[in-house]
Amino acid sequence: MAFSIQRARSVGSSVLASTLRGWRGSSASRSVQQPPLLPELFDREGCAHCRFVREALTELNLDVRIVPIPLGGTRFRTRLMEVSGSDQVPFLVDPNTGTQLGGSDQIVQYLFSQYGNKSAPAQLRATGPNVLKSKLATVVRGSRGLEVRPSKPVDQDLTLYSFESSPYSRLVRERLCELEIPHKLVNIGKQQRADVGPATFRLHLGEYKPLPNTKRASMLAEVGNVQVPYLIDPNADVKMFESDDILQYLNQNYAL
Ligand SMILES: N[C@@H](CCC(=O)N[C@@H](CS)C(=O)NCC(=O)O)C(=O)O
Repeated sequence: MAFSIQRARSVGSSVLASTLRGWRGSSASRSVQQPPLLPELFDREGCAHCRFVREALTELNLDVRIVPIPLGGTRFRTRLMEVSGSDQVPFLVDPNTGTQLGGSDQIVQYLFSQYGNKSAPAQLRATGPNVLKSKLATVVRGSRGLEVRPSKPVDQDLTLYSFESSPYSRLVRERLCELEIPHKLVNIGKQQRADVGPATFRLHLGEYKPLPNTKRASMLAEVGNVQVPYLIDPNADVKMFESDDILQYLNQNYAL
């Protein structure tokens, strides 16, 4: 019973975090093309400014490699210092254009002009009110996804299917950050009305059909379901749904 109350609180506070940010990072563009090489984002899940970049990535329908830089973490800090000359996050490395950028406003604007052919929406800019709401989102999550937890390094990157505002996916992203586990972040935001709602209770009658030729359509064909979070761990040949199971899996296999 105590456990399920804890779980309800965790999901509830994650819903509140998304609400504070006005559910930015829910819908995804239908048209943006993924560049051939995976951009890298040095990221801290609980960092207010990193959140704007991840919201932009979902809205632009872009996948990236997440390099987690939790406070107190050392695994990727040297690499971040080498590429950026500082330990500040967010920091983006885009090998497709040779771009290396720090600062959420600069990164968000770059992503929208390079991959969206438009200006970034005002709600993703680091204005005082937006930063305050993003910081509050971290506060309501009890500052999860900010500080390092001791962990074993992984040989190969994991893959996480997610979208930024997904309350269940946030729980997993926080843990991946705390455990300094690098991963490919596959963003599958909502592209049509039928995508809205939990996988088991969509706001849509009849069989669920993602838009053709999308990541959602590929996921349905390959995995048989479109639901996030979905974790792939090539180190153990594991593929799994359900945030609670994924958290337990990460704790058992990578936390020290
Ligand atoms: N019990 C699942 C719930 C997962 C869930 O409902 N995820 C939502 C997003 S928060 C989803 O996949 N919705 C369907 C969709 O986006 O197409 C868990 O804890 O992982």
